[in-house]
Amino acid sequence: MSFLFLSIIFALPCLVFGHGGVWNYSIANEWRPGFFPYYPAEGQSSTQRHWIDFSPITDVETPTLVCNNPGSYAEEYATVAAGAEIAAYYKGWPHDIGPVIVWMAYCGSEPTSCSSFNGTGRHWFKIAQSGLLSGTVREGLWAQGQMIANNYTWSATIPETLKEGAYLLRHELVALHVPFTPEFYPECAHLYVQGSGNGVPGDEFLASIPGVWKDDEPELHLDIYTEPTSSRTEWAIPGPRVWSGSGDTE
Ligand SMILES: [Cu+2]
Repeated sequence: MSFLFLSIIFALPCLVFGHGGVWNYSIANEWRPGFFPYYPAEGQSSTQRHWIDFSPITDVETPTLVCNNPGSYAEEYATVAAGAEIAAYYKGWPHDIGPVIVWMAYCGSEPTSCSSFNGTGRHWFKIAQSGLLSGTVREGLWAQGQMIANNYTWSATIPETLKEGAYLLRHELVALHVPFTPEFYPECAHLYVQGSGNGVPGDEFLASIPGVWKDDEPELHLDIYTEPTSSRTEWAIPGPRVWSGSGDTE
């Protein structure tokens, strides 16, 4: 990698003011580079679907809510055992108010099945989510603040009983610092999950993307700076419950 290339990469956060996304993954302790936004797709080969820049998505009905813009298919996929841990690295993420949610969607039985699956529709289940951890909406510790404190890293575990197959892994940050304008930051990776389990999330755990987020959802459309919202100590993460792989319990 050339010096010029590295210089441009490290200069990027200064150029693009205060947004971001998943840069890299550690999948079962193996480092997996993400796609480099702001660079042509040509010459890149990543486990991550392509995203053009750090801009937030604010339209809850756009197909780019699935795997960002343009969200075109990853060239590679990561083989991972069910039950393994995956860490996402959000280099320089600047916002500390809002949840972190990790989703998956079944692409098909072949290792490369995600390369012909666009992900729109009712395919998505949560494998992890974290919202307001302590304190108040305005001053408290949110999952995004904890992610920053943890070296910009967020870890989640593939449910151990998950049925073998190809899956999209979708990390989503919802930034809540702009009043009544939630910002969505999704990035997706292609996985091939191996294991002997036959777990499939039940219908009540599934959500459509786009579709799961609504413009009238009060927990997303709020003003964290004013009362009575700012001093609240509870915040409910919208959408379905997390599927842990073991039936209907969270
Ligand atoms: Cu931002």
